[in-house]
Amino acid sequence: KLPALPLTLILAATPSLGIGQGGALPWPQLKKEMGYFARVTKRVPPQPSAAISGPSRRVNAVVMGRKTWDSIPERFRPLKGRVNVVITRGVADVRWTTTTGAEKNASGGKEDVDFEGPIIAPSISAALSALRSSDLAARNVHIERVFVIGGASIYKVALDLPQTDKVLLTKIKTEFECDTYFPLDLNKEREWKLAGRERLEEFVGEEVEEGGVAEKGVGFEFCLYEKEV
Ligand code: FOL
Repeated sequence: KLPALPLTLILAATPSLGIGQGGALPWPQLKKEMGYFARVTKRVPPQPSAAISGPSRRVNAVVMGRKTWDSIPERFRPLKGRVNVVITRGVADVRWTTTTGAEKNASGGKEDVDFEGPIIAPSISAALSALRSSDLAARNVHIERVFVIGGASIYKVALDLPQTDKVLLTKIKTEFECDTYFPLDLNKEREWKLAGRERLEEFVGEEVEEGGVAEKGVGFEFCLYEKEV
């Protein structure tokens, strides 16, 4: 039996842990914050030089609920350079547009087996099985990190899984009106610890500004919480 894939949650939240409003992010577009999300979810950890094992495409995966999928601008989905997994019970509800502008949905088009739409799964555990097996290995795709990118109900399920050991939390320092909240206050959980900046930088593979950054008058700080093993 293979060990469970470690899961990292990634999110940005207000001081009240608000993460969404009306099916979108609660704050005005923050390019530096979104850029960090894109870089960190794309970046694969450096390959130990001893373990070079033939031509395999090492990529990360992003796992999300259907409402989060819907919230991503059409031109950005599936999120490129990452294997996208959408959790839904209604396969046909997941829609995307090809680069040629043709509209697609996840139930149609057997001829498109190689087309890079999202993987559809009915639950988180089915999503993780799909990443473990599927035809990914046959296509030489090797999954490195798995990021759970929301929303609230998907975070909640993931937080209850023992393999969820990291939360990359961007602390937005301004309050915005929200109707969706992160389901756990990590500061109040004994097993969750705020990691130091060095540990965060080592994991994300880039330097992180001490004390945070600001954009459009909104301050925010990149943080890492880790679960005690
Ligand atoms: N985590 C963090 N830190 N910030 C977020 O905004 C965030 N958002 C989600 C999940 N985790 C997050 C879910 N919502 C895109 C849009 C919404 C979204 C996630 C991703 C998106 O369009 N991403 C593009 C960026 C394109 C750009 O550069 O503007 C991507 O390629 O990742």
